[in-house]
Amino acid sequence: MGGSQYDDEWVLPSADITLVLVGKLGYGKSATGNSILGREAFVSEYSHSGVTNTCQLGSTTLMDGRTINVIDTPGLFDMSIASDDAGKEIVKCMNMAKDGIHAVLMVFSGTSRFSREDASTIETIKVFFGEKIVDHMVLVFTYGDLVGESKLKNMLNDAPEYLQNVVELCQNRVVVFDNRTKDRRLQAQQLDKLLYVVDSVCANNGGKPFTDQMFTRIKVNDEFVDIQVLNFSSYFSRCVGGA
Ligand SMILES: Nc1nc2c(ncn2[C@@H]2O[C@H](COP(=O)(O)OP(=O)(O)OP(=O)(O)O)[C@@H](O)[C@H]2O)c(=O)[nH]1
Ligand SMILES: [Mg+2]
Repeated sequence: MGGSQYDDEWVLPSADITLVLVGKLGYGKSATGNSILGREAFVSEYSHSGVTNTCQLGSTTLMDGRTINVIDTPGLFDMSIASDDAGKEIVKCMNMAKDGIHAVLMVFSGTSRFSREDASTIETIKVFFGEKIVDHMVLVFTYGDLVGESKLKNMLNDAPEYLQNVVELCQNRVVVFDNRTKDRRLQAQQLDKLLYVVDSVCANNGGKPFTDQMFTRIKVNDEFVDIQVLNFSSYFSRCVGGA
């Protein structure tokens, strides 16, 4: 992962960047959000029950003047969460991301064995957000203090097929976060790496964020018309009347 986030050929988003943290309970979503924002915006602690109960938004201004919005979510994709509750949170999350989502950070713990169930969360996310969300996915491994970047990359090369498929699906967009470090240089470095990857996601998507206002173009009487595709999030929005 070399180069600079300011490479000329990239179409950089001119305005704010919105990131959503998703993943299972306790994998370090809130801690990663805090590392990105550079402050303790979200409660992050060790617990057997979910610490974050509802979606929350935190923002900060980057050195280059852009605003970065981070949406922290509860462990939406755990078997223990009822899909109605998860649906309500997705609606809330989409409402918070009013200008769309530039990247979805799929958080995994670097110290847990990546299971088939972990891999299947990608499928669940596709059901909740729609197929197109895959183009915005970035894999984030926490516990970089215990499993450094080079060790993790070696592990990925040697990983079972289901994990290699996930990495491929996300076009090798993998970032490691040490959320415990107090070393300001390391904090800046890991944020820079994440922003580099997020900017590449934006460039790959022509600068356009993911929204649930997805349209598809159909031909009616020799004319092209855009119709809105109803996805899970808008379906839930109707059922629960918003969040
Ligand atoms: N050593 C170490 N601990 C971490 C790291 N990231 C998170 N943790 C710890 O993991 C525990 C859970 O972190 P959270 O940020 O609360 O995890 P979460 O995914 O937001 O959890 P829920 O909100 O309950 O779903 C906390 O005790 C964190 O301090 C990391 O990079 N290194
Ligand atoms: Mg949390």
